[in-house]
Amino acid sequence: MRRPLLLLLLAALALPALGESTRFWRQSSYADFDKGTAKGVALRSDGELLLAPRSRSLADPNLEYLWAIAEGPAGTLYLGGGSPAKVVAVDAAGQTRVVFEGKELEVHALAADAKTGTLYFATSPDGSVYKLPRGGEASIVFEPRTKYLWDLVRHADGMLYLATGDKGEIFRITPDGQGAVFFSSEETHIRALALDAAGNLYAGTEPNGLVLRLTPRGEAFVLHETPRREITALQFDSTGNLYVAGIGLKARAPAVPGIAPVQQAQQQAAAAGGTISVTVTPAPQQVVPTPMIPFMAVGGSDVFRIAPDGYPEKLWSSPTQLVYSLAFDPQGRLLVGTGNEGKLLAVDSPVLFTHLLKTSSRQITALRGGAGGRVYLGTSNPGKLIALGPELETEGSFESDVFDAELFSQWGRLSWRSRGANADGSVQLFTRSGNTSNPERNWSPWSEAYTDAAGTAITSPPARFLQWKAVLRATPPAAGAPSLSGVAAAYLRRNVAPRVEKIIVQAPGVAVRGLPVPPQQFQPTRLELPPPTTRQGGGPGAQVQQQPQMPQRIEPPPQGATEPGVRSVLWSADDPNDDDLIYSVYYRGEEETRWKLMKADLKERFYSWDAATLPDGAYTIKVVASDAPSNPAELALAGENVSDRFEVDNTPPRIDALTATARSRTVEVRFTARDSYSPLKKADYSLDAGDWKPLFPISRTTDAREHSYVFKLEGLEPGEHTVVVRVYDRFENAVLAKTTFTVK
Ligand SMILES: [Ca+2]
Ligand SMILES: [Ca+2]
Repeated sequence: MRRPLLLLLLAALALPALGESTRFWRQSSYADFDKGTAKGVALRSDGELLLAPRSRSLADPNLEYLWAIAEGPAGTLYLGGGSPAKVVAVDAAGQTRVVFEGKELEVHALAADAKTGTLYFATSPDGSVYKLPRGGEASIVFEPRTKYLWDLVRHADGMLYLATGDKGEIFRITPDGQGAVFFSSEETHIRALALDAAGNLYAGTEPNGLVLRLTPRGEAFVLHETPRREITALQFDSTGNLYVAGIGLKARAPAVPGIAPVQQAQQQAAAAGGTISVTVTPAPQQVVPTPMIPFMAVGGSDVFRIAPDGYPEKLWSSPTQLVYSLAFDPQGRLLVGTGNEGKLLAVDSPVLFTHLLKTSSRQITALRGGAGGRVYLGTSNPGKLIALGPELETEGSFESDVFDAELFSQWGRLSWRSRGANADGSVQLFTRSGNTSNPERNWSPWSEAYTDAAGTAITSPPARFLQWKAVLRATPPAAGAPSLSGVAAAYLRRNVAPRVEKIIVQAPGVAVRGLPVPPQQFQPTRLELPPPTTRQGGGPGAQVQQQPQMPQRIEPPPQGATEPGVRSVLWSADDPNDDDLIYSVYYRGEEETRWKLMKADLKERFYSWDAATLPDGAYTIKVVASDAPSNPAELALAGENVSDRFEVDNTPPRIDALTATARSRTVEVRFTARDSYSPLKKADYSLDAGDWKPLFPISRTTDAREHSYVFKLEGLEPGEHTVVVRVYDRFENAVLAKTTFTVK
């Protein structure tokens, strides 16, 4: 079934490229828009740009890390962070005041008593739990004598629960400061705590990424074993769903994300009413003891939702972003604070999320819902306090990434998709263009606003690079919120001349064929091929072409064949427009001034000719490529290149004065050989039709156009003998001569 394939191949070859026609730079997906820069604009995962919730910097607590936010009386916010360990109070006017400073590295946990205004906090490492009464001084209430104090929650009954690390313990502390181990796990760290409406305590662990439920009596149940290493945040919504953030990778993830048999047994025991402490016995290689590294760089994260009946579901996942904090917006959407790009996301559903904001810090390490639907963001590197919403920004802008047309281009129309077809004019677009990849360097200024979503001619000057900017403005509520979900810019690339890159003249006697030839008609030989062509269109900053490429033309690789008397030339050529090309081959003798046409209108990038048509001598070959097949005649362009010098020698050497002089039974043979063009290569002789034996000239080295030879034949039998001598030139042209003599 080779024939249909061959026909297909031929059909593909026959298809002409169309040359430059109008192309489009289209952007409509999350991935497209994610490369741009948003200010006050949110990007939804289905590829829609919308006004973001209003954000403003509330206070600079002058900390590197900000790990926890608690709300105190009269709108005061408490911020816990480091380093060193500090608690900073921010009043309603944004004034900051350091209310505690310790020698430890950081304050990782805060819990406020809303009734009395008392703040509890824990310092770390090797820290203590402190109490700060309203208007009073901070004092130690409990020292757990363990390394890390990760989280603190306050139960309605006044009990404090403290999550710790190193030994994976949870402490319970009474209001008068009596603390004791409430629960001891076999995990290294209890990293996060949460309380449900019924007063059960939930704990997230490291390194097995477990979510545990603990009754007030300390009965434990593994609610979920996540595939992640570390649980960084636990958050209940108003309907009792528990949201869990897990980051990092376990040394060996469980084959089936779920519950290991040991834990199942424990769950059954727990379900049967037994009181157990959870002892998770991981496979030996599963636990790699590592120190806790804040802001680990790898592994990505997942967010799970565990329904009130215990059913877990993965809600969001990222291979690169790390989730540090969770909260809810006024609409009840889950907010996810991430690093290490400082992005805030809202998760609408398992298939829809919105990138709301990118902070200038590297991590969003604390999130807290506040009064009136406002959400507070605490960041790290550096530590800042940001207030978000509940209202939307009234205006936002979005700058696209820079588009590289790869060639100088004329711009066409700019059109876009907008909710309500932008009838209210709430979306305006602008363009700018330039010839460097960096728009800050000598680009055109931003154009006047385009307001017609259906399309307007781009006014930016022709260039290689283009960028657009959108401005979204809130309009009266009746008109609806502005949105942008797709932008298209038309362009036409200028025709550019083809380039002939490398021309290689093959050794004498090599023919080149295009299509595969049956082996019996063909003595294959290796060809000397030019290197693949290099595209020069994509300069620094050039990106992968963003529109579908022209279909690549299929070209069978050229085949080499041994064919005496044939010379061949092969070349590489490229057209930046992907145009079809035709070639003309010219030659010129070393002493000549005029190029002579050898062959015109070649479609292949090789040519073979009868060597005898060129007289002996040195030549160069010129190949001219034209993109005429793909362009109107007045726009077609040509490019050319010249080969290295090469030599042609079709004439064998000449043998003169061949003599054989017999003295007794020894015969001396002499001759001279000369070539009209190239140096001799080798000589040999045969006596009485015997084997060929090599001969050296008198000069020993064979390197000139003319050499003399003398050799002796000894011990010959009496009678008539014949000696044949043979001489080759450098191009394997050979001459024979013979002489007959008699030994007496
Ligand atoms: Ca072209
Ligand atoms: Ca010759």
